[in-house]
Parts: sequence; C-alpha cells; structure tokens
Amino acid sequence: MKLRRTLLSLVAAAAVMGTFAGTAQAQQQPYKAEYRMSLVLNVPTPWGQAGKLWADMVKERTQGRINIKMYPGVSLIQGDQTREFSALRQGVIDMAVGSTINWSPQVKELNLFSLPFLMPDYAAVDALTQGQVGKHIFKTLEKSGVVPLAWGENGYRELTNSKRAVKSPEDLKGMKIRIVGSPIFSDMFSTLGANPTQMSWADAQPALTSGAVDGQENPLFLFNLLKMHTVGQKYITTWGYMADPLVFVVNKEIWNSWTPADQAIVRQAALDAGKEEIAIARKGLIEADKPVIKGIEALGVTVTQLTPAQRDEFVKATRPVYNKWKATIGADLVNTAEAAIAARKK
Ligand code: X2X
Repeated sequence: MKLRRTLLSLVAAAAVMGTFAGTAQAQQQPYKAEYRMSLVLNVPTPWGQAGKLWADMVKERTQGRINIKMYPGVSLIQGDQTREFSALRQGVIDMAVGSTINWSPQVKELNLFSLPFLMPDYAAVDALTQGQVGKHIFKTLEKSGVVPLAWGENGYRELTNSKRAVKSPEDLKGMKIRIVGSPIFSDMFSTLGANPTQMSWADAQPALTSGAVDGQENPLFLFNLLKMHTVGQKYITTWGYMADPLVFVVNKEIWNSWTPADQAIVRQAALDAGKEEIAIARKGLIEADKPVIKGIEALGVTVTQLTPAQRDEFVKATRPVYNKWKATIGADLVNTAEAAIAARKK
C-alpha cells in the first residue's frame, strides 16, 4: 500500500516535471533570426512609418533579440491585400500593420469603420478605437486567432477623379472608380451610381496612370506622394465618408514563443508607434487652414469641400448601404459605436 502510494506520487511528480519541462521548452523555442512584417504602404507614408517606428523600437528595446523586417506591398502574399489576414493566421506572415478594410472580408466587425459617414471627425474615430468599441474589436480579433496590440491610422479617404468636380451623387454617375476588394465599397459606389471596379493597390497605380479608371479614394498623403495630378486626377472631393484605422498585430504562435518580458516590450512599442503615427497621419489636416489641402490646390487641382447640405445628400444616398451593413456587422456593436460618437468630446 505504502509502496503503491510512493509509486503514484513518483508518477505524479514525473508528470508535473514533464509539464514544467514542456512549458520551459515552449518558452525556450529559439527566436527567429528575423520576423516578417506585412504592410501595404511603405515609408514615407504614415502607414510605412508606423511599421518602421514599431520595428525600430522593438529592435532597440529588446537589444536585437527581436529583429523585424518589413515587407511592404504585401509582398509575402503577392500583393493580394485582402488575403493578408488569413496569411497572418496561418503563419505565412509573422506580424502586420494592416488596414481594417483589407481584413474586413474575414472579420465582419471591421466593416464598422467603413460604414458611410459614421465618423464625422477625428474625435469620432478616437471615440471608437480608444473606447469600448476598440476593446470589443480587439477581442474579436483575438478570437479570430491573432494578437492585436495597438491602433494606428491610414486616414480619411477622399475621392479623386479625372472627369469633373463631384458635389453630389449625380456627379458620380457612371464614373469608373477603383475600389479596394471589400464588398461594402462595391455596395456604396454602386448605390451612388458610379461604376466601381475592385483592384489591389498594386493594380490600382497602373490603372490610374493609363486612365483605365477615372478615379479612386485614398488619404490625401497618397495623392501627394504619387503626384496623382500628373496622371490626370484633377478633382478631389473631401467628403470624409470613412477613415480606415490600422491595427498592429502578431501571429499567435510567434507571440507565444516570446518571453512575457519581450511580449510586454513589443506591445508597448506598438502603442508608442501607433500614437506617434496617428499624429503623423493627421498632420496638415487638423490645423484650421489645412495646409495639405492648400498645397494640393496650389498644384492646380480643384478641391471640393462639401457644404453640410451637400454632404447630407451623400449621407441620404448611402443610407440603405449603412442599414444593410449594420445588420451584417452586428446592430449592437453599431449602436454602441453610434452612442460613443454622439458622446464624444470635440
Ligand atoms: O488599397 C488601398 O487603397 C489602401 C492602400 O488604402 C489599402 O490598403 C486600404
């Protein structure tokens, strides 16, 4: 009897040791020489700077234990940006700074930020990302198998085209507009009477140059960087219909292979980089005289800033899309978002 008990406790002890050994082994998984970070846009865009700031901070703060290489142009997945989230989950990509738009085909809640005219200003964007809604979305991302760490910003997406000044949905009729490969954009532009065509960002650039499309929508820094006026994009409408936040994430297995101390460093670096990058993305757009818009006008581009009444026309025209997608995203989440925006500090 006594022997049996001793034997049993020996077995139990071995099991415990085995578990410890297993845990130690999991933690001692060798770090990779290099971690692969996916992004669509490279430096000098704010998006690219987000990635660079993060990678540099992590390298410095881990004394080189975690070494991140950037793969802009979503080159790890041959430029197919709407596959980025799946690749991240599967471990084809170790980490990413990605747009909510590009991941929304896999994570339906991310379409929240694409609801037309939901977020009237930057305070509204912050009310979502920095509040309850942001936390809820991070939980959803976690359930989808990645580790979300911080928010960044691509920014308000303004409409540009080569045909005419767009002041009302009427003006958009029949215009061929390049859109991202996300169904809510198809719905919006079709509803507005335009002729939307889905394309990756890699394909969009030659399409703009050749005139295969009449227009596109993206934050204004990209207009400047690509000198879109030189390929005939002579008209901009600053309608502020949506803004895409960026999310800093890490693949779950990679995350689990790091020590808790290194995890804390990577998380804090993402928060610091995100904060810094959001300020960069807004520079020139939040000042009263909006220097970015002044600069574009000086290039001979017609910038149409909608009056509240003109904006209302677009809001009304896209309302059916809003309502349809509200149901898809989840009415509760959208209601919470609407309430957070209504209560925002301006
Ligand atoms: O493809 C786009 O328009 C871009 C670069 O803004 C995104 O990846 C969402």
